[in-house]
Parts: sequence; structure tokens; C-alpha cells
Amino acid sequence: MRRHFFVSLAVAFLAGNHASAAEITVTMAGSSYQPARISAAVGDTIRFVNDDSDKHNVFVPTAGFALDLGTQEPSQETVLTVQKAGLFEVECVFHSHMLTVVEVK
Ligand SMILES: [Cu+2]
Repeated sequence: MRRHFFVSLAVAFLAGNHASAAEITVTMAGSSYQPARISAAVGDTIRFVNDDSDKHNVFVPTAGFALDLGTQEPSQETVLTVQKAGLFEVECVFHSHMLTVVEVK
């Protein structure tokens, strides 16, 4: 009982340290990023989970935010840390209809 109390305190402290940074999960099932629009803050991480049976990709063509996280096979994950405020698009190079928009405040 007593030990459990101290463990709970430690968890609360660690969580408090990172209160300003959130982790947002984006899934890819059915060749579709979910959610299709994301609100994030600088410092947040976006975790892209390929829960589909096809390979996908995280590609940002937006000037100033451009990046390519490479081919993501089924069950693989990639993480993008949001560096600055603005609006950028995430696309999949294999499926041109796949799109999610990230708004960073
Ligand atoms: Cu794709």
C-alpha cells in the first residue's frame, strides 16, 4: 500500500514534467491517415503507426517543413517531432490520395 503510494507520486511527477508535450497517434489503415486533420503544439510528437496491410510513407512537401521519413512497412512506426508553428501537409508517396494536415500552434 505504502509503496504503491510512492510509485503513484513518481508517475505524477514525471507526467507533470512533460505536461506541455503531447504524443498524437496517426493510423494508416485502409490507406487513410486518421485523423485527417491534427492540431499540435511545438514540442509534440506525432507517432505514425502503419496498421495497414500495405506499405506507406510520411512525406511532407510543405516549404519550411519538408521531410521524408521513408518507406514504412506494415506494423512499423515512425515519429515526427513538431519543431515550429505553422501548417503543413503529410502525404504518402505511394498513395497520392492519402493526406493529413497538421496545424501547429
Ligand atoms: Cu500509403
